[in-house]
Parts: sequence; structure tokens; C-alpha cells
Amino acid sequence: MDAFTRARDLVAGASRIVVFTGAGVSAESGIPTFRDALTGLWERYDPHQLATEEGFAADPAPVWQWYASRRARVREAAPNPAHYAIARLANRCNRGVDVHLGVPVSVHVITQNVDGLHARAGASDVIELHGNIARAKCFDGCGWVGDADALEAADARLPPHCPACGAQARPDVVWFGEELPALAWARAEEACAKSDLCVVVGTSGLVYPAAGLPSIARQSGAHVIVVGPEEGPIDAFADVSLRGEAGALVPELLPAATN
Ligand code: BJW
Ligand code: ZN
Repeated sequence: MDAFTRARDLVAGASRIVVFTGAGVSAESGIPTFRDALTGLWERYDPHQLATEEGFAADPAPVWQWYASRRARVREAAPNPAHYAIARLANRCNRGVDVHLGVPVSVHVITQNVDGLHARAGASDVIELHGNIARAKCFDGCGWVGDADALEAADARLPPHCPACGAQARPDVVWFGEELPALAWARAEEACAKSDLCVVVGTSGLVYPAAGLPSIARQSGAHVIVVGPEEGPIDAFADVSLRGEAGALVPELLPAATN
């Protein structure tokens, strides 16, 4: 049996599916990944300067500007066929009306991406582990969170002020050394522990704790399918690895409802 047929069979036989995505699922929407050779963001930009609290505290202007330019790019981007196929599957199952033979009972979409493209493709209740680039929050931690573009700034190059307390605002994303949002993480862990299939799409599997989710699923007895052009650490324990691009492979793997 070829790898694709095996993967399709695993999807058809699964009842509690987790789809776990990374930057590669949005690559064909024109959003750069982080670690791809030549095109990855960390090839050109310094993560210590741009994606840590210390970098922001030392010099907030370039960090704010970098996120503003990435936000503009995300706004212009559109979901691709992989996002739509994932959304279709998630919505078909999460309504709870399809609880019969051959159709999953639950589908959880867990993403490391901050671009919101799963939701824009129509997926509801996406678990966002690393925040969302469209939002800002208070750098002082007063609790304010809101739309980044709606913030008024005296100088667009500088971070605007938190409307609640006047401190600086920062992007509502998870930087290195920061904890993941507790509720999102708890939901992701639980969904993986209860899953019988984990479909991993477009992640290098290098950034923890998110990268540990497929092994939580595996240890709970789930099958694991990996989709992406390059081999990575998750392939070591995957049942099937499908080498190629998400936009072509995912719609074939997660076909539209036939019922
Ligand atoms: C395609 C494709 C196509 C291409 N189709 N596929 C050891 C040393 C130092 C630190 C650590 C360590 N071990 C763990 C850590 C901590 C650190 C970490 O993991 N570092 C590693 C890099 C070593 N983790 C953290 O700091 C995390 N927090 C934490 O651990 O907190 C602990 C704590 C506890 C208690 C109190 C306080 C703290 C936080 C991690 C936050 C990550 N943030 C970022 C930036 C988000 C904001 C932003 O966008 O700017 O999240 S980094 C970046 O990496 C981003 C991503 O979500 C994340 C994962 O990347 P992803 O999605 O896998 O992308 P790539 O580029 O790596 O891979 C793309 C893949 O797609 C490749 O496989 C391609 O082949 C493939 N692809 N085209 C399908 N068309
Ligand atoms: Zn504040």
C-alpha cells in the first residue's frame, strides 16, 4: 500500500482528529516560514532582537515596525486550499451532527501560526498557541488586549500606548522564553491526549513546548501523519510521512464531505 493510501485510510478510520499546523501551511499564501533556507524569516532577521521581551525592552521601535509590516502582509494574504480543507473538516465534525460511521466525532485545529488564516478559511474555535499578530497587548501586563491596527500612535514607527494604562503596547504573540497562553495550551494537550489521529502540517517541529504535541498524541495511542516537503524530528515516530506541499496534499488527504 502506498503512503498516500495508508494516510487516507487512517483519516477515514479516525474518530478524534487533531490537525497541528505550523508556518508551512501558510507558505503558499505568501507568508514566509521561519526556518526554511533562503526564505525563512530567521535567515534575515535576528530572533533575539525581534522575538524576545529583552529585544523589545531594549529597542521597541524596530520590533513594532517589523510586526506592523508582517501584519500588513497577512492582511493582504488569502487562505490557500490547505486552510480550506482543514476548515471544512473541522466544521463538519465540530457541529456534532456527523457522529456516525466513517465521520470523526471531533476535530481540533491547533496552530502555531499567528496569521489567523485558519479562521479566515472558516475554521471555528482554532487553538492558537503563539497568539495572533492582528492583536496587541499591554507590555506592562495590565491585561489590555485589542486590535493592533486600531491603536492610535503619535508616531507610527513607535509602539502606541496601552489605552488602559498608558504603558507601551506590544504584539500579542508568544516570544522566546515566554509561556504559552494557559488555556490554549491546556486545550491542546487535552485534545492530543484524547486523539486517535494527529495530522501534522508544515512545521519543523523544533520549537517547544508546541513541538511536543504530536508525541503526546502518539503516546496516547494516536496515529501520526506528517505533511511537508522536508524531513523533521516528528517523522521519526510518524506512521506516514507525505513529502510535498500542503496546498496540494492536504485537500487530497482531508477530502470534502461526501454525505
Ligand atoms: C511546508 C511548505 C509547504 C515549507 N507546505 N510545509 C533549548 C535552547 C533554548 C531554548 C529552548 C530550548 N528548548 C526549548 C527552548 C525554548 C524555546 C524553544 O523551543 N526554542 C527552540 C528554537 C530551541 N521555546 C520557547 O521559548 C517557548 N516558551 C517556553 O518554552 O516557555 C517556557 C516558560 C515556562 C515558564 C515561564 C516562562 C517560560 C515559546 C516559543 C515561542 C515561539 N515563537 C515564535 C514567534 C511567534 C511570533 C511571530 O510570529 O513573530 O513562533 S518562533 C516561530 O517558531 C513561531 C512559530 O510558531 C514557531 C514554530 O515554527 P514553525 O511553524 O515550525 O515554522 P518553521 O519555519 O520552523 O518550519 C516550517 C516548516 O514548513 C518546515 O518544515 C518546512 O519544510 C515546511 N514547509 N513550505 C508544507 N508549502
Ligand atoms: Zn496596560
